[in-house]
Amino acid sequence: MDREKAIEIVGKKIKGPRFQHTLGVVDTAIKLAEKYGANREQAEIAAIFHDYAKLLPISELKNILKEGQEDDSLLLYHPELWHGPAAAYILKKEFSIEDEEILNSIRFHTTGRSNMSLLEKVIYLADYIEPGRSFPGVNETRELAEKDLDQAVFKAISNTISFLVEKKAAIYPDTFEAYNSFVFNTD
Ligand code: DGI
Ligand code: FE
Ligand code: FE
Ligand code: FE
Repeated sequence: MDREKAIEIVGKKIKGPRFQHTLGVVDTAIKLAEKYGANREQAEIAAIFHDYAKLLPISELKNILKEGQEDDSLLLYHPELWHGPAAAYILKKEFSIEDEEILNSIRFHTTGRSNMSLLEKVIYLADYIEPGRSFPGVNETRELAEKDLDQAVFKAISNTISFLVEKKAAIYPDTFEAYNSFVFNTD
């Protein structure tokens, strides 16, 4: 699928600030892909579609996860974690996007996972640092992204876990497995 078609499909589904966020992720993902040697076209398509299912009602997301036989344990966790796996399933089924690297980078864009691929890291990080974001610690993560992809993703995941602990929110296993895999792989 080409960029124009993909943007047209997503633009019908998500509007306003959420669509601006998507365009920020697209720009950032392309820059990161070029800097770190990921495939530009895959990064572009994954970024355009990453939040495709973000605004679907919870009941619909739940049905999609069941139909797609996505990880059942997701249903025990916060619905915020459902839109990545749901989008991956819909994109394959309705838009014939078959590239598993693209689908996985969308599927795991909220949680990360153990031993993330280059494309998964690019999408995860682009989602975290795109210009519209203003979390505490985001500037430090942006600076790291200029120097070292792994350090930047590790920082983004660490910040996310700290934020969740602060809120006393449940941490999905993929989120801390992502964190652990960076601990084991750096030094
Ligand atoms: O869809 P976006 O807002 O662009 O960003 P996202 O898909 O990365 O979602 C970010 C939210 O997901 C943020 O509020 C933190 C939350 N999150 C990430 N990992 C976990 C989590 N929430 C819970 N409860 N558990 C997690 O492991
Ligand atoms: Fe998202
Ligand atoms: Fe994110
Ligand atoms: Fe996003």
